[in-house]
Amino acid sequence: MVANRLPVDEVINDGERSWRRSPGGLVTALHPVLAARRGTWVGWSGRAAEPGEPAPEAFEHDQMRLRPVNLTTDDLERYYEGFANSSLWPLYHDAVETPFYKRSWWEAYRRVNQRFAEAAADEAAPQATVWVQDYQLQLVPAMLRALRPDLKIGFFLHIPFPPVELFMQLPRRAEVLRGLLGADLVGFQRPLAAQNFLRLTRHLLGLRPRGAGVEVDDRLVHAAAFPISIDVLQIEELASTPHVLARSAQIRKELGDPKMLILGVDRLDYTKGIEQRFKAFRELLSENRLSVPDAVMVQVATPSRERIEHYQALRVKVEREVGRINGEYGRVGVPAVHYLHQSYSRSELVAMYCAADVMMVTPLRDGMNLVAKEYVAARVDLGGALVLSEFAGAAGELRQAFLCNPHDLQGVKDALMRAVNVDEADAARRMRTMRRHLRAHDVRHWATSFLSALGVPAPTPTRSEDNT
Ligand code: GDG
Repeated sequence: MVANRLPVDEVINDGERSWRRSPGGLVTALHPVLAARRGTWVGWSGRAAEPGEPAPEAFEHDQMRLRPVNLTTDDLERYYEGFANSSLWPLYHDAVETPFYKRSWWEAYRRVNQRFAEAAADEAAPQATVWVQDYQLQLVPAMLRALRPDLKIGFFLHIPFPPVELFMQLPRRAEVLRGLLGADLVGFQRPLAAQNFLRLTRHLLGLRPRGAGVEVDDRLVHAAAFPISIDVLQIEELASTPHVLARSAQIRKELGDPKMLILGVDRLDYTKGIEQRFKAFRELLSENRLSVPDAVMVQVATPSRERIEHYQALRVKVEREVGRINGEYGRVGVPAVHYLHQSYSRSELVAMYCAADVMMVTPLRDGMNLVAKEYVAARVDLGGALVLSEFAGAAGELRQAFLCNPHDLQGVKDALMRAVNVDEADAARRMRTMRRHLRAHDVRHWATSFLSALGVPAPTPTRSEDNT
């Protein structure tokens, strides 16, 4: 496995190095797969290295082998904050913010991708399978193939893949595309993304389509959709734990027992449509279709990419809007919006999901959106209602949500009001259908279907799986 981040954080205390588990969605998905094969995870440790500092040795962790790759402050600025998050991220999300390009960022992107490819080439056994993750590492498949033609290489893109017209804006577009074409299988969240990719290979490189793939240098590269998911059982278990349920009741109480608790949980990112959500709420308050204290909104906006300008500007805009709503519609002791620019534990998040009458997930564009799936998984009581943007990958599966176009303010308001006013039986029916889908399509299903499309047999169960 090759990903930008390792599933652990490197911590240095008094010159002593230690590793702390950093729980992310990808670890949950890939731990069983890697552990069953004693696989290796190649990635950055989360600490900026000094220039020239050797990377720490590979080590064993939780039945996996971890191979750290060093990134310096300069690499982080140009490769991570620069090309990955200021060029690719906005471009791949419909250019909802203007992408910036700098030649020095591209050079760093290439240099860092080469470093990851070399580490993977060094770790992989003969004929091994290597699975590369996400937009930060799009050049790795071709670089790795050049170093190790014996390997089987898969790539999965967690974010959208843009239409041809948009991708064509990218300086170095052909190199990026050739990088991806080093894989045997390129996986996307949605079928449309796979189609965009295949169309692009023809348009940009004149390659010939062959079924659900394309022919490159006498090899066949397949492209298909593998919608990512969550550990449904884990969320269900948390949502059934007495202390989480007690916390959920307490949250409602602390908010003044509102009739309608509306929740948003996102990284503070301009793709997530947080401003659009606030605007819809403000207009509904001004039209008296909702009123405080009967309705309150809680928005968790987890700090993210805070050194990047677009993110700093977004924070200012979002906080101004929160101030405006609370100034106009709050009362002493009862704000209309509870805005939390903080990170929470998983159990606290699940308690919030269980407390919320309406969950608003309104991205302008999103590869999948796991928050929407987590909310549905948490509603073991079949309560609650989900308002979901049509532009989230999750909308392809969660069809019983209250779908909306986040660019259409009226549409968002209407979807929110339909969710607020839904009768209990209708809400439960929608939730039941979506839950059934998720149970059959959890994150293990995602990982095994990708790997089986790559021609890798299912792993033998690990001990922890035997117990479940
Ligand atoms: C990318 C793609 C795709 C959030 N705040 C806290 C917290 N979270 C967790 C959520 C969820 C995850 O972070 C966010 O996942 P999303 O899918 O919503 O969004 P991105 O971060 O943009 O992820 C996306 C995903 O990759 C996977 O392929 O779905 O489209 O953009 O799990 O619960 N977790 C904790 N505290 C927080 O405060 N513990």
